[in-house]
Amino acid sequence: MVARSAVFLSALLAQCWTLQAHLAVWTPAMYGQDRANPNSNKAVQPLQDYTFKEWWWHGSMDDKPDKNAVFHLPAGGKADLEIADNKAFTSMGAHGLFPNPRTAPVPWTNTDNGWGNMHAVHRQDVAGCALGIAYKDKPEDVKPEDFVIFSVVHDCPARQLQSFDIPDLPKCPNGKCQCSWFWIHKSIGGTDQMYMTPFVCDVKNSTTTKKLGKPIPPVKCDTNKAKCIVGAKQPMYWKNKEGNNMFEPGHYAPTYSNAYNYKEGAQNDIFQNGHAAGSKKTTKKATTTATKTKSK
Ligand SMILES: [Cu+2]
Repeated sequence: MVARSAVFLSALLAQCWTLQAHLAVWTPAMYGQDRANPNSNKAVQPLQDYTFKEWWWHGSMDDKPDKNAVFHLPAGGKADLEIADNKAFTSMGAHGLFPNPRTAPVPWTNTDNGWGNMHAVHRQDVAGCALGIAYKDKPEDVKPEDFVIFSVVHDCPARQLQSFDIPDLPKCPNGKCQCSWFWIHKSIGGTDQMYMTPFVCDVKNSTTTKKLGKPIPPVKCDTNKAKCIVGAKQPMYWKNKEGNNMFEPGHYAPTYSNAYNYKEGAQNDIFQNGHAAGSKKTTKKATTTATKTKSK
């Protein structure tokens, strides 16, 4: 029995590392958990070159979360999400998390960590991941422009158990919102692609009645701060055939980083409408940027 499961595990590991080295967050509240398969890696498949229908919601709107499963977001607190390339290596699977799940590999091992490929050849190539929320209780009603990025971890994915800072978000309609994990790795880390894991969420202990602003896509502004989008920002939809809101060419992956004015931690500017910071000054450049972004 022991020998058999060892063989099974090493076969599984070999498969993950060579063929399926991608990542998703895993929670019983997720869409697309592929319930029948305890070793599923369906949710981790990267999104690229797909039609809107294929990539949106990771193509899993009909694979509903566990009954009554809701991922809780404590307003002003923290929430943990498990990251892995296979359900087996999470608390939803037989193997479970690896030891020290809150610690990034030292020395850095991009692919040789057991639970996935972080698509970061060097330690400093870790690109950043993010959580978005849509204030709709039904997934069918959510549009791409409804998601507001509310939490960002620049050094992600790097840990199997990742903590996210949660702003004081308002209450969800009927006790339910739709959330999603988003990630785009740097182009140096492999094929250009994006990741999306949608899940049902709800805000707990909210103390605010403020509504979120209307989000717009970010703009790369590391070389020109006047271009930075301040206020609520959408996730970055990139590299698919339809529905993109980012148009960086291949090998220039946009990332959840300061370069796109996604600050570390809880996004506390989400209560104001996203607008180009320079637009008030009506400098020509900033106005052009804002118009381009909005009319896309
Ligand atoms: Cu991958």
